[in-house]
Amino acid sequence: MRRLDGTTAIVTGASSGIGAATARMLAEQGARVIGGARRVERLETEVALALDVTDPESCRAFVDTAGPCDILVNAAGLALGREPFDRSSEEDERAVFETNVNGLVRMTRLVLQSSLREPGHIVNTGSIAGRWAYPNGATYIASKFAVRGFTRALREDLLGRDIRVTTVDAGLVETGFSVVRFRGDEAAAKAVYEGTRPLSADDVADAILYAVTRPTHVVVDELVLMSIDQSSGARVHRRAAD
Ligand code: 8X3
Repeated sequence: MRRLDGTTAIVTGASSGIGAATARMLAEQGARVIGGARRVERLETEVALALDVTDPESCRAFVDTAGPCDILVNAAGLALGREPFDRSSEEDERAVFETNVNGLVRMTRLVLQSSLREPGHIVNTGSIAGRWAYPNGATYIASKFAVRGFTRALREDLLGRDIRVTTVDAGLVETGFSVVRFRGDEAAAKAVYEGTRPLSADDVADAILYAVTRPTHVVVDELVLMSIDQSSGARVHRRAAD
């Protein structure tokens, strides 16, 4: 695997889950990692900076302070609720789109305009929710379809530049994601993974590491990762307890 010594990587959402695991693996591979998160005290990266991707001023200050970078991993994201869409709320829709879509687009634009060196790499954490709709996740699903569309469009606009763009789209990953989605209900969050062998944050981080450590002329365009117990957005196999 290509070492990343001498490179600087920005990871958003680096205080937990896939973002934290990715930040750790990039650092192990030699990158200088600048982590961003609202909960700055939870960051374990070499450089830890406060970042609220929903706030343009926070993003601008983060990018200015971080300085030049070679890799941007857009890992900040969330889902809220698992209900039919007619029970959705303005507040939840705003929170999900502001983080997953506008935040990701905003960070990508700012980094592209002011700090991404070439050869550079932008990695978006999509989801299988950006490929298949399943019941009771409309806003999150729409946000991840948007991320996939944005990633495809970026590939077109950056053709001819020395900047790679990758989306890593995972299914069931056991992290704090479901606790947030179920608004702190740990039992409901646990039930999502019950009887399955879900992916871990490290499994997804490992895929991101694979993409960024290819030779710089090789673009891993899209990576789709699922548990052995999942075949699509809506189909999960649950094993009987031993
Ligand atoms: C998270 C995976 O299956 O809950 O992006 O949409 S899923």
